[in-house]
Amino acid sequence: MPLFRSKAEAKVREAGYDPARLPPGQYFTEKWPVLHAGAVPDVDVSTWTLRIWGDVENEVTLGYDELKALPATEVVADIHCVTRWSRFDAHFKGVHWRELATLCSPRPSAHFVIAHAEHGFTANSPLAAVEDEKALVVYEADGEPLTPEHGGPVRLVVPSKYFWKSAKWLNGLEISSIDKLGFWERYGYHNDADYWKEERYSF
Ligand SMILES: Nc1nc2c(c(=O)[nH]1)N[C@H]1C(S)=C(S)[C@@H](COP(=O)(O)O)O[C@H]1N2
Ligand SMILES: [Mo]
Repeated sequence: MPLFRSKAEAKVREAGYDPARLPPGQYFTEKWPVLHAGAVPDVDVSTWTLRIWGDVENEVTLGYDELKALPATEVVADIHCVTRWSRFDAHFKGVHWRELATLCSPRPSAHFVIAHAEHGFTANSPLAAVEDEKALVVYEADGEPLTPEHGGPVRLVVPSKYFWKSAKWLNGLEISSIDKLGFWERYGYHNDADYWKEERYSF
């Protein structure tokens, strides 16, 4: 086993976790690093909205209180950044796609979700990744309201993909029949972003 891997696995074991949870090329951290392009935006929850549009029967716009009034889901998930850090058992609370789908009624042709965020940031995922049990539109992490540096007031979390697909400062979900590359995907990150297959870059 390569030295990097055996050292990384030893750290996971010391922290009391199963090393099999660490995807290839990743190292374990107990901290929660902050990572994004640009400055942290100042988002006012009293005027914030989440707009859901595109390949849906009903376009929906939700305010922060309306989002929080929907049935909540809590998940515990591991997160994996393409810059190689992995954090285990992150606690997220928010709204699952099934609640939003009830409101917007995606058309049968809907196969992709393009998350829109402040500063024009976008991140694309197959609808299936957003339908995953552990994917959420998140407003709380580790029992506290999501902080601005981690994407508060509201971010997307898609734990089945490298963490760049989890758009911070979320303000829209565009439902689409065709895929549209997001910010990091256009920059050269792999569109599929499966960390078990080390799909980091498209070149
Ligand atoms: N709006 C926005 N969301 C973003 C990014 C970004 O640049 N802008 N970067 C992504 C990347 S690369 C990672 S690893 C995670 C980091 O989230 P964290 O800072 O809460 O750890 O946010 C993702 N979401
Ligand atoms: Mo990342």
